[in-house]
Amino acid sequence: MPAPLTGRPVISATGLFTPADSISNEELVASFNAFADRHNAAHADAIAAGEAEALPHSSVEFIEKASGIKARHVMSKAPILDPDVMCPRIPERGNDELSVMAEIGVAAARQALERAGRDAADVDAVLCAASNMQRAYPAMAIEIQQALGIDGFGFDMNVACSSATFGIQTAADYVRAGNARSVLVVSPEITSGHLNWRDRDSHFIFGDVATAVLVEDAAIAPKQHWEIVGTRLKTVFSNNIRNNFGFLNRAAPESAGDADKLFVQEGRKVFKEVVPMVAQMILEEAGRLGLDPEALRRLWLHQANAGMNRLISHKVLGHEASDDESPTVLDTYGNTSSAGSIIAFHQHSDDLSAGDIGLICSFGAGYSAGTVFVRKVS
Ligand code: CO8
Repeated sequence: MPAPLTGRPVISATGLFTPADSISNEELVASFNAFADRHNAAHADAIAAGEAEALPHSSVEFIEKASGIKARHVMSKAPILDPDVMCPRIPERGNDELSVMAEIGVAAARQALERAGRDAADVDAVLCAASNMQRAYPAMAIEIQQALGIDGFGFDMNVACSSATFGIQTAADYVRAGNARSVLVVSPEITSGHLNWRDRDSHFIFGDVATAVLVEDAAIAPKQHWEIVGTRLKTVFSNNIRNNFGFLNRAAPESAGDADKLFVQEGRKVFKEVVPMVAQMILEEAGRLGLDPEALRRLWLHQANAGMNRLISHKVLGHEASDDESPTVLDTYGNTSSAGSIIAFHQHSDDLSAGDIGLICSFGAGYSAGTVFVRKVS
């Protein structure tokens, strides 16, 4: 007789897929500067006549100081660094082959299932929660579901950088309502496809990765798991992070190839507006849950910018957070959109003790933000 369900959601395990290739800031800047030099040489007359502006060089020092990013993993390194291409090259696959986004999602999901000791046949649902989907339909989640051999349902959801935490709350709500016992939240982020590698302001920001989070009813969870103490979501419309790529671009062909069909942001404004919004949200949610924010053992924050995380963690903990209290993965992964806080949790949670309480928190385009307070069990 299986144990009766509790309606209490937990995180049973997480999984991570990291592309083998990584680009250092030095490699990235050398490529960008070669592109800028070629561009400036090709437009030398117009620049000399004051009719065009020369492209300035990028700088390793600026990137590291402004963002904390030192390197990023990518699916397709050489074409990104080629000044004549500056874009990943990922060959199209046939409809009968597993698509690349599903492939990396499946790799992360398999690791989560293995770490939980869970048979895929026991999973009820797959949510593919990510910033960009490879195609309109069929849903990536359904392809991942099929590849894993899961009987149930799946669907895609996109809340940009907050996709994974929105996915965790959705999965937790299925468990709370008794509609599912076991849900995989998979976040394959091939951000290199929507990054403008020729834009000096943002060419250093993103990296590729896939994560998976297995959310389950406490009754069926493995002995070691994380109780989900509370989840909270928030969205506030903003144009400060925007990407106008979409299915209607072909209906306005004259601007279909413009730079606004890739990631664009007002980074300073994002920084200034999102930091107080997120800090306040965390403090309010901790209060609602009756938790002392200063007693949180660890913050697994969205990995966009080291300065943002320093400010948010300071406001929450009441003192400057150590690396142990607010671990960083963006130095080697860059901003991996929705996967960032999950990578931090995946890599920096095994050492916590039973009873320790921590916070997974995302924030980004929308604006969107999500908090998932968790308590380690055994
Ligand atoms: N090298 C050298 N100098 C540079 C460079 C460069 N690469 N880029 C800019 N500069 C110069 C500027 O020209 C400027 O010069 P000046 O002062 O003479 O005008 C100076 O440096 C300062 O520029 P900024 O004000 O832009 O620099 P900041 O200190 O604000 O740092 C950051 C820029 C790092 C972008 C910072 O503002 C930041 O990180 N902000 C937060 C951004 C953030 O969190 N965004 C989250 C968005 S991600 C998300 O939600 C997911 C979206 C979906 C993903 C899609 C996949 C691609």
